[in-house]
Amino acid sequence: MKKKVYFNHDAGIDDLVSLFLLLQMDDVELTGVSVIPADGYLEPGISASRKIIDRFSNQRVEVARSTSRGMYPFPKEWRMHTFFVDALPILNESGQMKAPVSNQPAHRHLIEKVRAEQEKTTLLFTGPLTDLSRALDEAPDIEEKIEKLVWMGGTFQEVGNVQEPEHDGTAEWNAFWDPEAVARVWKSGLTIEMVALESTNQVPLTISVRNYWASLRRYTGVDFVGQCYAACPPLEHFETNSTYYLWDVLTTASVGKPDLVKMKTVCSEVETKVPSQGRTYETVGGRRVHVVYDVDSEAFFHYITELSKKQ
Ligand code: AGV
Ligand code: CA
Repeated sequence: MKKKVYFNHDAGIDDLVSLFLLLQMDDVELTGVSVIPADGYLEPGISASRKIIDRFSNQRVEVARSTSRGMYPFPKEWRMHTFFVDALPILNESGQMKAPVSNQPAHRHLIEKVRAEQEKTTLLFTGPLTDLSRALDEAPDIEEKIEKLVWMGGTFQEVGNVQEPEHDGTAEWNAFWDPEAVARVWKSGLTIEMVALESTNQVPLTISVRNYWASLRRYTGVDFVGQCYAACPPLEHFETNSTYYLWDVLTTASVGKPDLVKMKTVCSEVETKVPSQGRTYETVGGRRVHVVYDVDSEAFFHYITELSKKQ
């Protein structure tokens, strides 16, 4: 039987590549998609999602807009990536969009889709947790219909990836964007798998992976992935604030092929106050979460490339 997965993403390059890859997984049935305008813009995020569903699957997947907004905006240069993917010729060849858009806001769409399934749903979140936190506030009963939450976010290392004035740099961006939402989800009874920077740091976008995809561009799907990542700077000499990792794609791959990653259980809390807002830290008596801290990176790149070759 197929795993039921509901996907909430925030319209970045790796969020949209994740959607493409999810649609290629034979044992996954996508029950719904929603888009939150955090690390990307809403309208091109919705249309790019619809076009990816249309172009790369036969499934009828509904897409919903989030009404959630954050306190700390992502840098605009990063958010502009959504327009780039949405405009790729391969997504615009048909000149049409068929995947339906829900009239519900994302958090209610999630509630509706989780309730509609007989089996439990796996939630995949590759942006901030705001919509999930709102869904749990409105419908705490859905907790028992959720298999687990798989979230790209957080870190227990000293250094996160937020480099903003008035922040001490200890947080990861998805947690920083809405720390209260992380705290709300931590209070729930959900099983949480956190794909933290510990593991995503092991899968940077490099020139060699780019060249590997380029060599396989005769496959439409591999070409699409290569085109998407052409918008991001690779890791070459040293890490900068715009160095790109395959954060969300690793998170998504861990749903399709769990044996790619290693997990450990930690007890943790989240800081909600300045200057460390969004920092996740280990503490005795804290909330139990499963943290992905290691990945077989070669097997990971092989897996996502094989999935892409299906198109
Ligand atoms: O912190 C990682 C999250 C992931 O969900 N995002 C990007 C991924 O979609 C934020 C982010 C951190 N550094 C970035 C980010 C960068 N250099 N460019 C774009 N987004
Ligand atoms: Ca993201």
